Formats: sequence, structure tokens, C-alpha cells
Amino acid sequence: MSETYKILTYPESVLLTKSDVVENIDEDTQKLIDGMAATMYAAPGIGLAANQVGNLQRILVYDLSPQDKDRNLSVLINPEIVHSEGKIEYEEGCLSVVDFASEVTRPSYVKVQGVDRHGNPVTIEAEDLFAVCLQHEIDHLNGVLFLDHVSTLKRAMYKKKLKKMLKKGGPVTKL
Ligand code: GNR
Ligand code: NI
Repeated sequence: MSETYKILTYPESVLLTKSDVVENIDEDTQKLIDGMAATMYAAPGIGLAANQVGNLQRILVYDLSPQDKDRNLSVLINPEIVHSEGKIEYEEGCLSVVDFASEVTRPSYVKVQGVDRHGNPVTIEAEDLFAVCLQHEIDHLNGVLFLDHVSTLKRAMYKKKLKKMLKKGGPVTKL
């Protein structure tokens, strides 16, 4: 298996930055994807966007059963939501947002287009947790965190808690 990357955490600026369209898929892209997959499985998580490991390209990986023996990695490059409908409330967490989880309301169905790691066009229709996961990862590619979908109050409380944690031990960054 590939080496894992360090997962960057909020408020790291790369997580708040919109990623760039991938223009060509080469050997380095394949290495990045393999490393992202290894990182996601090791976490474990059900999805990971490239900027979570410090790379600003529009690439995401996901696997809704990351712990299974029969895991099945999926890769999406330059994904775009072309249709969405319905409504779902789901308790979200994020590998890049430590010690916080909250209900987020999103469309319960999305149709997503992009290309796979070979550059072949793919269209995906996703519902429920699958739809939540894809929207969460595509948000990352746009520099958006699930924190941006929770109430102002909850976000403020989290920032306060995080400031305390950073003061105690972690690297001090501006919030
Ligand atoms: O592993 C993850 N689980 C999860 C649960 C609910 C909603 C979204 C997610 S994605 C998250 C991994 C992650 O942070 N991907 O960016
Ligand atoms: Ni996330």
C-alpha cells in the first residue's frame, strides 16, 4: 500500500481555498490518488478531498465501506453536481475538523459528472449517505467545510473551543 499523507485540519488555509481544475492526468496524479486512498483507509474515512492533504487539485476519493475486506475505491476528478433534489438531515463529521460533529441539511439526491482516474467520463447518481458524502467532498474542493452549513452559534462555539485547544498545546494559528 501507498504511504499516507498528513491530514490537514481547520483553520489551515488550504482547506478554505478553492481547488483548481485538473488539466491532465499523469503519473503524479496516480501517485496522489493512491496516497489519498491510503490516507482515507488509514483514518478511516468514507471520503477525502485532495486539499485535505495539501494539494489544490479537484480530486476526491471515496468508499462508503472503507473498513470492509471488499473495499471498493472510487475516484472523481473535476466533479460537478449537475442536478440535486430532496432534503436530508445527516450528522456530519470531517477528518479536517477535529472534535466536532453536527447535523447538516442537504439535498438527498445528487447527480454528479466528472472523470475517473483514467480520464473516462463518469456520471453518478447518489442518494442518502452517498449523496451527503459526495456533497461534503465537493464542498472541500470549493474551500467549503461542513462548518459553513451549521448555525452561526454552533460555529462560534466550536471556534471558541478550538482556540482553547490550540492555546493549550497545538500550533497557534489565527482564527
Ligand atoms: O469519514 C467521513 N464521514 C462522514 C460522515 C458524515 C458526513 C460526511 C463524512 S465525510 C468524512 C471524511 C471527510 O472528512 N471527508 O472529507
Ligand atoms: Ni471532510
